[in-house]
Amino acid sequence: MKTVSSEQHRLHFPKGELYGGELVRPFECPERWDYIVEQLRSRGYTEFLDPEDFDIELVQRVHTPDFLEFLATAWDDWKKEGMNGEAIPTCFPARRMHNDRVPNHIDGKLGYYSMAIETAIMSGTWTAAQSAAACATTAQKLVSNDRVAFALCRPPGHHAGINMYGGYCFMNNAAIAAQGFLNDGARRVALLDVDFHHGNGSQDIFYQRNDVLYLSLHGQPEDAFPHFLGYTDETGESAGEGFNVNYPMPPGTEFDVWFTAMNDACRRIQEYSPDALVVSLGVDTFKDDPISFFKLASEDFTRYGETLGRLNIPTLFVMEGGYAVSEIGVNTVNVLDGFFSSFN
Ligand code: SP5
Ligand code: ZN
Repeated sequence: MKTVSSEQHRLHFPKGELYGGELVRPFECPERWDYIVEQLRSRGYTEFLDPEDFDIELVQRVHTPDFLEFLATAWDDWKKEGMNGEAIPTCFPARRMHNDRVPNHIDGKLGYYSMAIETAIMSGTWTAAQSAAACATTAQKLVSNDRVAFALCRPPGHHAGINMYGGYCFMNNAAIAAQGFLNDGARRVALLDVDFHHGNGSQDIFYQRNDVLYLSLHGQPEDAFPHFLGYTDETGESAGEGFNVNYPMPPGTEFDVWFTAMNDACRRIQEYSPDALVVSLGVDTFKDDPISFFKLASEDFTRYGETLGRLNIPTLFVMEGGYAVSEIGVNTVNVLDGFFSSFN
């Protein structure tokens, strides 16, 4: 299995995340990548590739041009206003305010295009985000020959919607890859999201479509970020009706309950009979994750990887979250080991 990754992720390392009323060092940090690379190498996954160029035409099938332009220019706009710190939104189009008129001022734009404020933008953010999207599309192309590939994306992507960023995400790497499979001739793609958080961005992008089946296992919105999406009654709209499946679960959820939901998701994937499977692979379901509340142990990741392998569908793994940093590599590579123990 080849891993596609880029050193350019290091250009995104904001100093601050607003957490518990304080600016703390972001949970989503560059060392996450190092721990994953170290485990990959030490367990025999030694083929690493750099990404090809960022494919703006493909990305525009998923994100709007105005949003991409905003991401590309936000840092410069922010600096031009003479701001000292990192770009963080402070005001939002809440109920009965205009959410369809884009302001000129960067303060307005940040609020317009964001869904959360923990995600600061800095000088290298756009370059890093482009490299992550390029990792996803490059890895996607490998799947037609190799049947499996790993996009080691950083920053992650599943909270990024058609025209919004947040939750540490800027562009939706997994959704862009799913679109890449379709462009290359796939008729149906399943996108299974096992990150602890609901992938509101992925749901947003494919909500009215039946060519991508989106399934997400996550902390229930009553208690977990992103709080405003991810309920079971969100099943898709118009052509997409029935092609969005949410499995919200309560605080303290243990592996057996989580695994029952995952097996149901796998059954639905089999029924859909996709040409490719994209796994939004977040390992923040781990029991010691500092910002999440599921109780998976490291062995459980191997166990569910095995279930994914048994589906025997060409599979692209796309890295999402996971903030128990010293364990992130073990848990991620456990999923891959489990996968290869049953995939053929
Ligand atoms: C990709 C990804 O995993 N993004 C996650 C972004 C989460 N950001 C906000 C989390 C707020 C968590 N509050 C937790 C309180 C725990 N005591
Ligand atoms: Zn997450």
